[in-house]
Amino acid sequence: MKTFVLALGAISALAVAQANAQTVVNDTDGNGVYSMEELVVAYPDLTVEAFTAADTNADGAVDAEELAAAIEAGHIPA
Ligand SMILES: [Ca+2]
Ligand SMILES: [Ca+2]
Repeated sequence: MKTFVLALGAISALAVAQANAQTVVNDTDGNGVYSMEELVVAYPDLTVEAFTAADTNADGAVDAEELAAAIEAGHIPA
């Protein structure tokens, strides 16, 4: 029982840490992908170079998957 409570505490702490690290990007125009303009609101230091690096399929927008990959690769600060 004690082990279970400790594990639960660790999971809760992890969830809180992840929630804090999560920067929310608003899809202002609701087209399902993030433009440079939409990302700059959440990431003021975002450069065109970082945006281009994040847009791996080069369609001119960054989708949620590309954003997650870019954050993981360090192109965009989490
Ligand atoms: Ca959008
Ligand atoms: Ca893209």
